[in-house]
Amino acid sequence: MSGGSAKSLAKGSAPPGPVPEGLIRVYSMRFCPYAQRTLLVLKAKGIEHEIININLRNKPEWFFKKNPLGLVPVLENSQGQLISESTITCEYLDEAYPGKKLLPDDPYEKACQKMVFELFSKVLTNKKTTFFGGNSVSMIDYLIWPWFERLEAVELNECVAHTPKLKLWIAAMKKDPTVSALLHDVKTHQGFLGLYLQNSLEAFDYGL
Ligand SMILES: N[C@@H](CCC(=O)N[C@@H](CS)C(=O)NCC(=O)O)C(=O)O
Repeated sequence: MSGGSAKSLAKGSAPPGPVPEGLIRVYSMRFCPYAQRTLLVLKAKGIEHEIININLRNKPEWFFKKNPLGLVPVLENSQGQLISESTITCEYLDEAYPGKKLLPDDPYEKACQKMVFELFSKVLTNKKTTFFGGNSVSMIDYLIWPWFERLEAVELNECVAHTPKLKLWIAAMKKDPTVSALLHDVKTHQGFLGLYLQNSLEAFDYGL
C-alpha cells in the first residue's frame, strides 16, 4: 500500500498519471467511513494498491472525471476502469482478486449477507455467531465496522452499552489484524471532526 498518509490533493493539482500495471488505485479521504470499507477489503485480501487522498471541500477539477458525483471512494485499475460506490467497490475487489473470499460463493448465503446488511440494525440482537457472517470475519463485518469505530469519538458509545453481543463483536473486530491496521484512535477521529465541523480545508490532512 502507498499513499495512505499522503496529503490530500485539491483544486489546481495535476491529475495523477495512469495506474501502473499490477496495481489498483483508490481515491479516498483518510476519515471517510465509506472509503474505509474499500480499504478494509483491499487490506484483508492483501491487494497491492495505491491511495490518492482527495480534499473533499476543495476538490481537484480532474476528480469529477473519476466520479461525476465527486464522492470517494473510487477505484481505478490499470485499464482505466473506474468503480464507485463503496459496497460496489468491495464486491468488485472480492470477485476480481484471488485470496480470501469475503463474500460466500453460495448464492443463498451471499443473499443472506446482503439481507443482513440491509437490515442490520433490526437483526443485531438475533446474531448467534461472533461475526455477522459466521465465526470468522467476512464482508458484512467490514461494511458495518467503520461506523462502530467512530461511536466513541462522537460520544455515542452508550448506544451499545446494553447489547453484550454487539460489544463482543466490537472487541473481536478490534482484534482483527485488518481492522487494527487501519484504525484511527478516538482522539484522531475527534481532531478530524473538530476541524471538519469548522469547515476547515485542513480537516482532511489532520495529523499529517
Ligand atoms: N454512497 C456512497 C457515499 C460516499 C460518500 O458520501 N463519501 C463522502 C466522504 S465520507 C464524500 O465523498 N463526500 C464528498 C461530498 O459530499 O461532496 C458510497 O457508499 O460510496
